[in-house]
Amino acid sequence: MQNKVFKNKISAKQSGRVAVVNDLSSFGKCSLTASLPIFSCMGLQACPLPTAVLSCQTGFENFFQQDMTFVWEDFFRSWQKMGVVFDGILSGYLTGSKQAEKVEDFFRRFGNDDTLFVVDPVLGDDGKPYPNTDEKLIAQMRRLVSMADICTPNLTELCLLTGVNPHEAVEKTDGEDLSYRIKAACAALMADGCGAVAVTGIRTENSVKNFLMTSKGVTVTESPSYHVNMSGAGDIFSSILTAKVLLGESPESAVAAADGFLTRAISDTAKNNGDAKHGVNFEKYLKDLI
Ligand code: PXL
Repeated sequence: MQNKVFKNKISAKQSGRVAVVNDLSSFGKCSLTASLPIFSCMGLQACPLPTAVLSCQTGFENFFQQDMTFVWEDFFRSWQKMGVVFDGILSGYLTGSKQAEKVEDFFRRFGNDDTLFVVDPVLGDDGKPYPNTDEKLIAQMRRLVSMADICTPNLTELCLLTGVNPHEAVEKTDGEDLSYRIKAACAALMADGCGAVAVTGIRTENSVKNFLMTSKGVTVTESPSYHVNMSGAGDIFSSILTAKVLLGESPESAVAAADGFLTRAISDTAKNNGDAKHGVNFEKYLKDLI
């Protein structure tokens, strides 16, 4: 599969189809519950391939998770008979390495050279891996990243993907040294085949930065930080980025738009003392995406 970075353009008349490979969590406003309304507001059809169904995201105590890999072959057979090909595929939370291997198969069966592949390598946050993350999942995620046009790790995920201890990186999130190491890690992912890397939510003392590396170079966005990692922020970011690029915007302008939306919604949540694990108050800002 070849990276054909960013030449996709879905015209206003078409309704572009995006497969969203992600979980359905009843609480946490993350994954599909965040992605689906965003794609709809932006005029694209989101077709979920559910990776798991959860009572709440894994940051809550006592979450229940049902892995949905067992229905995938039936979905694939049905979609194959319909002759489905997606304009975009966005993958997110995967339950483990076995499922991640099947995502590779899914890319090959339901994408073509014009499909935009975006991989959000959901593996951890705040310097810690998520409960389902192990070495095998990290290795398979790195394979998916190598096939992607764009990947959207946070700093912890960038470290896990490139064999760096994530504790070290999140403790010291300012200055030259970190920026040099982020560049080196992004360059390593691009040398493997990934078209562009958007590193999200890099917190400094007073701000939060997103770092984008494409074949053209590096751009950095900087916004006020609210010193909390809110559930679903990464999913909101990757969904807006995917939609904007599918609609013909440059990755630089798509990242700026995703950052602007998130900054407004996170600031609102923080002002209203929102509980970070219940996610971002994004609903009332959806109208800005229409
Ligand atoms: O937003 C990332 C994410 C997605 N899905 C589930 C999660 C998390 C982060 O904790 O638990 C189930």
